[in-house]
Amino acid sequence: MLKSLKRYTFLILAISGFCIFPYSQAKAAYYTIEDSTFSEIIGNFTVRSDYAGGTGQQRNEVLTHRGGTESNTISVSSLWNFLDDKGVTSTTALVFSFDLNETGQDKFVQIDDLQMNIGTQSFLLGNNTLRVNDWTLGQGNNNPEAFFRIDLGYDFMKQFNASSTENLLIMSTISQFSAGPERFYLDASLTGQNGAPVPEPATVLLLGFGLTGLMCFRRKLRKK
Ligand SMILES: [Ca+2]
Repeated sequence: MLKSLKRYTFLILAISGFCIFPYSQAKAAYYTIEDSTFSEIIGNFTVRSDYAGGTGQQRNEVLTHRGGTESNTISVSSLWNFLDDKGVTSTTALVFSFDLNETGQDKFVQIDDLQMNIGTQSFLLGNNTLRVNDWTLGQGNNNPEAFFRIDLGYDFMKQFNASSTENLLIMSTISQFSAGPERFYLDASLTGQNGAPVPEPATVLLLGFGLTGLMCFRRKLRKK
């Protein structure tokens, strides 16, 4: 019994690795931002908790949120003019900053849904929930806790101009808030950081177990 168990150890390792892998992926649909180290791709957004040195987010408020579902439509030309005035001549990404404005310690809100449409293009949070803790507590209003980078796939400043007629819609559903208002600001990529996704160490480890186990099992079979 023990011998045969030993023989199949690698196979068991391989199967468990692959079984747990999709499970941990499914759980990843719920995210929490609680400090400055957060960086994940969530739906169509690269979500970061820190865009050090970012400026301008206090000026271009595009949505003031008091819970539930709220939306706002602005003209693409007004965003183009805002960026043009700042001296932006080229950008392939836009960044929402989300400023939590809750009072008291351990406060948070839950972003259940986030959507941005530019013309016919739609960007979604997808089947994900994002809990944003007030990790800049003490900094107060005007200090964003989350940044949503949108990679457009084209140069916004070249694609549009001051007389573009397209609209930009931002819509969000927020729950678990107590004070507010929460605020979304929109700007060009704030620092040029690309925010490459960092895979969860546990997930990588499990996939590694799966692959190693499978390789060892195949080698064992070949030896026989
Ligand atoms: Ca804040």
